[in-house]
This record gives sequence, C-alpha cells and structure tokens, in this order.
Amino acid sequence: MREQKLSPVEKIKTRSDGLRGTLAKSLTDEITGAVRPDDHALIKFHGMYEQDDRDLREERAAKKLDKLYSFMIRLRIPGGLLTAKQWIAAHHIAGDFSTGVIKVTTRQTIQLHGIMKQNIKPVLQQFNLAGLDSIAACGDVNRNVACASHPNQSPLHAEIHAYAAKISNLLLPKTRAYYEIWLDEEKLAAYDETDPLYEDRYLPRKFKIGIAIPPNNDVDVLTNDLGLIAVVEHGKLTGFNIAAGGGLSATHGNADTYPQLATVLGFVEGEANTLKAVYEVLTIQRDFGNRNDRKLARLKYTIDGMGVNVFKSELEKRCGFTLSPVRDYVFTHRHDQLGWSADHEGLWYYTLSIENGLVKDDERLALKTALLEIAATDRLHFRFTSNQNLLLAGISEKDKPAIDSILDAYGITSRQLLLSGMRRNAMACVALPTCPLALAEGQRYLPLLLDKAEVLLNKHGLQDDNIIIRMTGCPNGCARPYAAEIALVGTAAGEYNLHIGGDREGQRLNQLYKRQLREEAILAEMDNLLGDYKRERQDGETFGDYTWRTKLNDRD
Ligand code: SRM
Ligand code: SF4
Repeated sequence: MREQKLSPVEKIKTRSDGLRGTLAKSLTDEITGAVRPDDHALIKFHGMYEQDDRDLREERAAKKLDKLYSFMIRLRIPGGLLTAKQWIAAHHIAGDFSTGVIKVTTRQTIQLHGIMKQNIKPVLQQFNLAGLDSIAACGDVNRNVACASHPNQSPLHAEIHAYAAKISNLLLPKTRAYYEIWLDEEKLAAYDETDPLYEDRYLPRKFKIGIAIPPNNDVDVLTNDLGLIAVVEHGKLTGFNIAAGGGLSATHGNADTYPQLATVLGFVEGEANTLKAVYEVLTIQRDFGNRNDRKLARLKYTIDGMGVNVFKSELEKRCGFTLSPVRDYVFTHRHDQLGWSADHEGLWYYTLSIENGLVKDDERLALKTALLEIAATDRLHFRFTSNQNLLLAGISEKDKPAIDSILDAYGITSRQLLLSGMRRNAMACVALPTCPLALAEGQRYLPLLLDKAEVLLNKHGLQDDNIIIRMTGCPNGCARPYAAEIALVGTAAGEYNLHIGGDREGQRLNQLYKRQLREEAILAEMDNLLGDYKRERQDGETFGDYTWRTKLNDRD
C-alpha cells in the first residue's frame, strides 16, 4: 500500500518522530496563539484541536487582527466512567482554563473549549494528576472506546464494560511523546518506541470502536468502524458478535462518500480471541486503507473496496482462527431511561438528561453547580452515555436520599419530568462557533427549534412519543444524524437537509427526504409528517418505521 500517492497528512505522520513534530517549539512561540502548520495535524493525536471563535472572525478581521486561536481538549475515557474526584477536577480545570462549559460528547467523553496555547500544559498536567489523559482521543488512531452505559443492562455489565479499557489500552500508540511534551517527563533511553500496530504511519484515518449490550443499542454500535455486540449465554459472557465497516460521514455533492452501518461478520469466543480480532481489524485497515484520499480512507471504504468476504478471510488469516456464525441478538431500543434505576446488586443510578451534553450554569438551571455538589458527596461515580447524557451511578440505598434532595433542590428532577419525548431523544453536535467545518448551527439551535416542534407535538398528541431527532451543522455526522428517525443536516447558514425513516433501534439508516429547508419549511414538513403519522400509523409503529413505509419512494 505504500506505493499510493500519499496525502500530505501521511508525510507529516511518518516524519513526526513519534508524533513529536515541532510541538515543543510551537508551544513556546509567543508570536502566535496557533501551532505550526504540521503540528496542527499532530496535536490531534494528543487529543486536541486548534480552533478559533468563528463568531469573532469578522470583527477581528475588520480590526486587522489574527484569528483568536484556542484549543479544544478531548479526554480519553474508555466507556465514559469518571470517579467523583475526577469530575471535581474536570469542573475546576474547566473553570480555570476553558470557557467553563464541560461538553459531554456523543462518544462518552468530555471536551473543554477555548483553552489558550500557554494553558495546554497546565490543563493536561492537572488532568494527569487526576489520573486522566487525552492520548489518542483524536487523530488517525483508535479513538475513545464507547460501551453500553447502563449498569442494569446486564448482571455482567461490569465484565463487559471492562473491555472498553482493555481495548483502549491495547490500541494505544507506543510513543512517549505525550509524556515528554505535556508532562515534562524525561525521554526514556531504554524505552523501545517501536510500534508494531501503528508503525510510523499510524492508521489512514480515525478509527472508532463501540461495545453494545443487547437489547439496548445506546452506543449505536453499527455506526462504528468496529462494533462488538456482547453475547451472554446461560448467564455467562461467551464472546462478541463482531461488526465492521460502520461510519457516518458523507460530503455534500460527493457521491463516492456515504454513511453506512457495519456488517455483522461473525462470532468470536473468549477474551483472547476477541482482542486478537479487534487488533487485526486495525492491522488490515492500516495495510489496505486509502492513504491518498482522506475522504475515502475510513474502514467502510476499505471493506467495500475489497469486498466483505475477502475482508473476513483476511481477518481470519491474520487471527489464525475462523469466525463462528453470528449468534442471535435483538436490539429493542437506544434511549437512556431517565431517572432512578437499580442494577442487579441493588446499587442505584440516576440518569440525567443533559441538553446536547452541555454542562453549565444558566438562568434556567445551575447544572454545573449541582453536579459539583453531588460529586462532593463522594458517594457515587459518573458515567457518560453515547446520547450525551450522564448517569450518577453506584449509589447505595443509604446515600440515595442525599443525592435525591440535591437533584430536587436544583429543580433537576422536576425539569426532567416535563421534557417531551422528542427532547429526551434529541442530540446536536457542537457546530458553531468552534467547529471549523460547520455550515450551520447545531447545539445552539436545536433547543430553539424544539420549542417550536413541541407545539406541533402537542397539537398532534405526540408529546410523549420517543421520536429520535438529531441535528448536525454539516454532513460529517457527529451527532449520528443518519441513524435517527428525523435528522437535520446543515447545508448552509440556517438551512438543513431533512432526513427521515431511521428505525428506533439503530439498525436502519434514514434517507434524504427534502433538501435545504429553512425553519419555516422544516416546521411545515414536521407538521405534515407528525399529523399523518398520528392518523395513519399501525399498531405500535414508530415514527421512523411509519415514514420509511409511507414517505420514501426510492428506499432500498
Ligand atoms: Fe466529529 C470532526 C465534534 C463524534 C464524524 N468532530 C469533528 C471536529 C473535531 C471538527 C474538526 O475536525 O475540526 C468537531 C469538533 C467540534 C468542536 O468544536 O468541538 C467534532 N464529533 C464531535 C463531537 C464533539 C460532537 C458532539 O457534539 O458530541 C463528538 C466527539 C466524539 C468523541 O468523544 O470522540 C463527535 N464525529 C462524531 C461522530 C459520532 C460517533 O463517532 O459516534 C461522527 C460520525 C461517525 C463516524 O465517525 O463515521 C463524527 N467528526 C466526524 C467527521 C467525519 C469523519 C469521516 O469519516 O470523514 C469529522 C471530519 C473529519 O474527521 O475530517 C469530524
Ligand atoms: Fe462540526 Fe460537522 Fe461535526 Fe457538527 S457534524 S461538530 S458541524 S464536523
């Protein structure tokens, strides 16, 4: 594969001296708040993106000022689990060095925005003291491993959840660059940085892994490059069904790009074989992935290029064993059940809806302060969900009243009870003002649109229907819009493509229904669709299934 004409990022990676590049020099350059151009790509492997506030671009350009550069830092939190102490650390780091907002992402981790270059080291050092890092949270490597969040999903939840950290550790790059550059550790002369997995070229593109525990598909497992579906038989975890080739990004106007759900290839038994199969999927992608065109470099295109059967044979050859036939599994839902639930050991957890994952205090809700107070009890841990929500978990019967009274005092419990079904199941990506790729608003706009959509839901008596709606500011798909029942995908400022027809369980993508709609037209379409659905739906039929059956002519 090395004979391909390589994209510029490929050269940056191989010349980077184990992802060091000139980052140390970039950091001390006081002339600019940015890093050097090559380091812009490398810093992602350390869990960061260089950004600027797009709301301020025009004003600064008019004053002949450079962009106001800052950095977004994303943590690596396999399976999305933090101790209360780690949450407290994140709270203070966010307050001291970033915009103050903690953003829970669609892959169970958190990010902080608006960090100035000179503050990157203090931020990463403080996270390190809290036992947290941002290694490989971004870049052409395996990203944060997502895993089903809800402890009551299975008595074996902890055993299955532990795979997220095992896989994350197995697939970490070997370089010590992170420790040297950000944590000021000495270069270890005796340490061998040879990386048999990533070599010096890393992967052709980002790589994502999700682990689902049926019947809940909260991680949207089939949207990952590699999905593991836990198989529990006779009360024991026997292994995983392995699915490969999911990915959601498409580029407007580029028919070679498309969202796709992963194909379930077969069953793998036991831990050693599961980890081997995971590892070898990455080596195949490393060796066969497209290193010329980054738009076509994800595993889904590699598999489609070689054919799924050839891919499977290559995997079996590299593993030294064959995959067994797929074991039966059923997904029945994807949502987070809000409020109190108990796991099989009788420990309580409270699932808290966080609008678009934004933890902050505002005039409606002092959420960030409430969570700090809850964390200060040190009687629980925090679990993020792939729906941008949060579980306050591991709470004993004895401690439950104390947590409950804080939730009540801050109005969290009563607020949750009032949420419409659609708002409970809504997600939007970050988009403006920090995302450089945004064509339209995401998380700043969806709540306002929902205020208006809720009038329609009430009109049609659908306020409690769990319709999954997702919005992104561009077609990259960060809030997994193509896997929603209704999706709005930004095409330009104030304009969105409307997609409908995804199922509720995450096993069928939606399809484009109407192009480039502005708000009035979006609401008019929703009014019609919701009205028709209410009148014509079959017994138990979901909105996504109804629109798939009746509104999409050219569906396959
Ligand atoms: Fe994403 C790029 C935010 C989940 C597909 N994503 C970006 C960047 C980093 C923009 C950039 O490249 O400069 C966004 C940063 C915005 C900001 O200011 O913070 C960004 N993506 C996010 C998050 C924070 C959205 C959110 O609101 O939660 C999610 C972080 C997840 C995490 O913790 O790791 C996020 N991104 C996703 C998902 C959903 C998922 O993984 O479950 C997808 C679709 C699934 C997939 O990967 O196929 C996704 N993001 C992309 C893509 C398209 C990749 C591709 O195949 O072409 C890009 C653009 C790129 O990589 O070039 C992108
Ligand atoms: Fe940015 Fe597009 Fe991702 Fe939204 S979907 S965060 S606009 S890259």
